[in-house]
Amino acid sequence: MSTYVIGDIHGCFDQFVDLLNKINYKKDEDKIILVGDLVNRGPDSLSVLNYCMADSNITTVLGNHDLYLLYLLSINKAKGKLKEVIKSDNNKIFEWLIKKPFFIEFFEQSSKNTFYITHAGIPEIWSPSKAKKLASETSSMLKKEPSKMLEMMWGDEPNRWEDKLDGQDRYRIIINYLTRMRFVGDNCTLDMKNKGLKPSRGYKPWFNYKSKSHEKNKEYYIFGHWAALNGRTRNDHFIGLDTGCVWGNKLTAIRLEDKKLFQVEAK
Ligand SMILES: [Mn+2]
Repeated sequence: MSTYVIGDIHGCFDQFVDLLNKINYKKDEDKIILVGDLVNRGPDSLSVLNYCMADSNITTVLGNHDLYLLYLLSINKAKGKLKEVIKSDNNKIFEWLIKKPFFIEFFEQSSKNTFYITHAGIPEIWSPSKAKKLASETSSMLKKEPSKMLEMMWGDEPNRWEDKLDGQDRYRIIINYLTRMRFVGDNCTLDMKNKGLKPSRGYKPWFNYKSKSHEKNKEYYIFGHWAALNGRTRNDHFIGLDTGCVWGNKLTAIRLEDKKLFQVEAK
């Protein structure tokens, strides 16, 4: 039995199937965790969703595009590349997707490594256990008041975490850290505009942690979202899996037992 984590699929169903073949995925034996952004941009989001919904050994953390899909489903608005999904049996998709977490912690028995899986990452101002708690608080609220949450979560403010934040501001920034973060400034202030590789003055990639406790604690952070990185973090403890499949590059999986990477080319 192996556990694999797979990067952003973005509706690239053919490559997803290619990658499952390449890792020799055994249904009912192996486990698959996706880093989110299953949908949008690419050609066949609906097939990706149908495939994942039919296999209980596949799960995902939520990405910003998955949240966007949930939002469109909640207002029943067929738009762009997601049109086909919205027009299909959307209640089933909504119920499946809205139950997915923002954060998955996976302890790998043989290596004793711990993997923290989120769509965009975890800001260094939060310990993994704090991130886990905030993610679960936000998930509970999303399940309890989906329409309200899906409506209010859009926007870039506030741009910096404070423990005293509450209500909509609190949930919006938790969601932004976990699903949209790339560069951060002092106290992990978010820069939501820059999607490239060169930080603006005073900013750095979120994974340039000051502390090295992740090395001591055998902790690994797995994320997607940042296609421009193409997996380059210059630190083995931060594993970026968005290798830009939808932009004509590769779709990537990592096997958690030995951290071996598997890739397939875009079509
Ligand atoms: Mn994303």
